[in-house]
Amino acid sequence: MNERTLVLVKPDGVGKGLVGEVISRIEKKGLSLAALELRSVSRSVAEEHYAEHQGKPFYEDLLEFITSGPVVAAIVEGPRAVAAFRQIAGGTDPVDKAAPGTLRGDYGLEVQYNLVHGSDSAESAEREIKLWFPEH
Ligand code: RTP
Ligand code: MG
Repeated sequence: MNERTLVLVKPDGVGKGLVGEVISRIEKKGLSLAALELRSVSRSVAEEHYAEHQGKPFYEDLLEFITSGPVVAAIVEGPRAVAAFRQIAGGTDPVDKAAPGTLRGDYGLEVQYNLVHGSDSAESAEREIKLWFPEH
């Protein structure tokens, strides 16, 4: 059964030249791309995307960071796509949580600069896909 997830290569990942690496790992895992686009992020899309974190101490820094440069947004699909991409990404903190062999474990150092986003549930994925790719 196919599932969809919303993947972002965040501004730090784009800046470090990791777009190809992220796409490569998605493809090698057996997931497929249903949409892929480089774009800048407005404050309002950022606020909606991270609405669940409103009021948390890192919220303002998070919005500032995600709007600081271009991101690559993708719809990724396949069996268990949500969990499968989060496995590829690794845990939120690139040192304390993400294992070596994951994107964050291999290329990240600080929790704010953790390179990629992947939806945390099928419900979040559908909400985020509507926000980022309304045409899908
Ligand atoms: P994401 O939503 O970006 O895919 O990351 P995630 O599910 O692994 O983590 P989440 O709890 O949703 O947090 C969203 C983003 O907020 C930043 N963060 N900073 N300073 C902090 O303690 C802290 N905690 C979270 C991270 O950039 C995280 O990806
Ligand atoms: Mg999250």
